[in-house]
Amino acid sequence: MFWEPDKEQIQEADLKRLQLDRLQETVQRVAEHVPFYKKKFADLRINPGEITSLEDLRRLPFTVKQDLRDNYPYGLFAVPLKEVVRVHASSGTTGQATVVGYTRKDLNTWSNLLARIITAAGVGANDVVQISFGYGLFTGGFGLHYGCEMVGASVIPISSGNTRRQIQIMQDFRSTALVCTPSYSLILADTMREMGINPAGLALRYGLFGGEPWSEGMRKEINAKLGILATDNYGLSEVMGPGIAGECLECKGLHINEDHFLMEILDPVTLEPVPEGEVGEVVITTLTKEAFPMIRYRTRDLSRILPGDCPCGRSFKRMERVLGRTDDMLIIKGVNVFPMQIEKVLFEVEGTKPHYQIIVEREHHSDRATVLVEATEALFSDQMRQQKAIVDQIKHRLNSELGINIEVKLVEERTLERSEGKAKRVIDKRVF
Ligand code: DLL
Repeated sequence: MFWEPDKEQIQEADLKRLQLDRLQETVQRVAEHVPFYKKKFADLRINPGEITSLEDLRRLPFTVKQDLRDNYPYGLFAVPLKEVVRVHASSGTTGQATVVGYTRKDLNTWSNLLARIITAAGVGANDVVQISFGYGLFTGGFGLHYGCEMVGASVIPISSGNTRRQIQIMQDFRSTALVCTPSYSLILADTMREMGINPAGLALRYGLFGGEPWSEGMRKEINAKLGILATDNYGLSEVMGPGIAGECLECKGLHINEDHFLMEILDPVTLEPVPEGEVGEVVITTLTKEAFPMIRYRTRDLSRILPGDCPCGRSFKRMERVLGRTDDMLIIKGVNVFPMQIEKVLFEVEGTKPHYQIIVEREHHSDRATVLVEATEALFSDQMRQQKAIVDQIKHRLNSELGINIEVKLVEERTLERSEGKAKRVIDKRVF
């Protein structure tokens, strides 16, 4: 099913033409209305009229999160506030919040792009969608909300939190689709079990998950535990929020809404494009945004463009699920480790719960990483020998995946902190 069949199956030549037109418009717009870009272009001697091909994108300057902070709150807006009808912001847990704005047209574009993603993920007018993302400055709740309304689904804007009530509502209102972070869906599954509710008796069919990295193993676990088909969708508030890319039911990568965003994959150090199909930093330029256009925004997310066509018939290129963020990369004993590599191993081993946390410490000038993973009740009450066997198995697999030794500790169920939004996977206690 397609939301906009003509656009989602656009021919490459038409797409390129459209992208160039829109890029030129965007560059013109920011040069005229955003002093930050006006100055950058002047410094680099870029005349917007000289952007005559998509390759010229590479001449344009990058934008980084600090630029948003330096221009807090409204300095990068390309329209007067009078034309802004919505403001969102990132949480700002690691520094000052970053603020983004939308015109009425931007909101319409945003809903439409989510309508594409929601339709591709199997959800439509007959569905009852429970949105368990936070509503507020975070873009997840409102972003999905308006997209779901646009496809005609019945939306339950329950927002995040109060897990038992979420389940009660899911049961009573016969929700057919769940929208939240992947980690929260597993917390819901655990809580259902505690409440004695069998997911098979619910009406749930689809899960639309995003906002944080998750592995294929985690998808399998979610599908099995909730009896649904889980798809991934990607976005970030600086660029729009959700709506940038999403999976179709083939579940083999996320289709990028390429008529609205240019996505580059660059080497995070040299900032040159990586060879086709290789992993690098995702850099995004918006093509249609009015209030908050972004030129070459460095997301710090790592992904790659998947080769080949998707059997679903969409012509938009697909990105692989986000593998992690450059700033989430841990350097343990000199080796680069992404939390996702650890998650992948944990999901391959039976006997543990899908809740884990990685603690990194420095002891006697040497790094020590410990993975805390919750054991199932059965395993926890089991003999030490069985527990040790599982720990050894995980350690061994981590060592072959990463090439370093990582400590593994089983902890009792419900010991690790639960998050109703994005899970906190890493606690780095090292002082740099
Ligand atoms: O998380 C937007 C969003 C909400 C996307 C709901 C999808 C669903 P921020 O709070 O600004 O915005 O966080 C953006 O979250 O740079 C990634 O590191 C991470 N992220 C978002 N979606 C995914 C995903 C929203 N599907 C940051 N897989 C991004 C992996 C994701 N990481």
